[in-house]
Amino acid sequence: MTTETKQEPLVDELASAISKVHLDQREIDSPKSLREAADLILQAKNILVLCGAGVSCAAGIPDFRTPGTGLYDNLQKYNLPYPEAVFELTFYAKNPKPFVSLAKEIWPGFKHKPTLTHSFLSLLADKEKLLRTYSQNIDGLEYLANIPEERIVECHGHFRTASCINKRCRTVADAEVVKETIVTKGEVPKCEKCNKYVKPDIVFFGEDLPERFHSLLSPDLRKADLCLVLGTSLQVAPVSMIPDMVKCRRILLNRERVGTFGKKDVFHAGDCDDSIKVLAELLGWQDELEQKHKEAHASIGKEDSEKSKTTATK
Ligand code: CNA
Repeated sequence: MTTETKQEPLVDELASAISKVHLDQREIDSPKSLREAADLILQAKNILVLCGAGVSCAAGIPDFRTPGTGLYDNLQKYNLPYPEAVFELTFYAKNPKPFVSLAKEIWPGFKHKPTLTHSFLSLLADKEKLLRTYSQNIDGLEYLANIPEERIVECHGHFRTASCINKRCRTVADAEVVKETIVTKGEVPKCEKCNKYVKPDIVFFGEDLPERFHSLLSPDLRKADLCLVLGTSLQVAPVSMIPDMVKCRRILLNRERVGTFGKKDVFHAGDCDDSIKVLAELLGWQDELEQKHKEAHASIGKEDSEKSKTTATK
């Protein structure tokens, strides 16, 4: 009995020493860029995150521009005059089928689930470090990863609301009916009032960004003490300009160096989820991250239909 109680602290001490050696070894093994990123994240209180299609690739949604696998290289089946046409209003008014087929493919809450990177952003919110995540993605995975709604700006819109494309009408459509028409029937939704096409409130080329983007960006730029950019080619303005507007340190986790990211910044080349995994280890957050990720995946299916019905932030 006595020997047992005496040995326990010793065993604990040994276990803690061994795990410390492991942690130190991990720190030595991990890339300098990610160690630097972990330090910056630990110090930060108001992280402004900017993410793009690369964040969702691990969920099975292709990005735009990666040669071979990107959407722009795989739209032949839609017979488009040029790839960007799928997101153009004048083209949609004449030929809505390509966008509707694409929308059916990526409609949130069916085939695709949040990635580890999405769950990491949700963990940043739990730790009260996430000022805002500005996402260029339209897949709603930030939302499904349980990042609090007030922390998300979906810069290019989302599928939770829809409206008539006729400028003189603009009637708000019943989102559930639009979802059913596109996802279940594979048909093009039409306006109840004027019979012109309805489209989910995804921002097409030439359309203005949601009011929420404009009202939150300036104060967020002033408040941000770290800017974390993930999985984007930074080619679509105005969102691509955000990293040049912040006054704080910047981290880029992407397959390639993009925009104006240079020597003063932290850049780690690779897939987001791989980088995030190492970052979480360095931060000592891996168990919490795993838990968060499991919870997000478990809640989809149960909650999603409810979530997709809720009024969205626009
Ligand atoms: P993009 O121009 O296709 O660039 C993607 C960037 O991410 C490239 O630099 C890639 O090298 C990089 N990348 C690809 N996979 C990974 C990965 N696993 N880890 C890290 N980096 C990776 O896409 P952007 O987001 O920059 O362009 C903005 C467009 C894309 C927005 O208007 C979106 O609406 C649109 N988009 C959204 C989705 C989505 O919602 N998931 C998918 C495809 C396109």
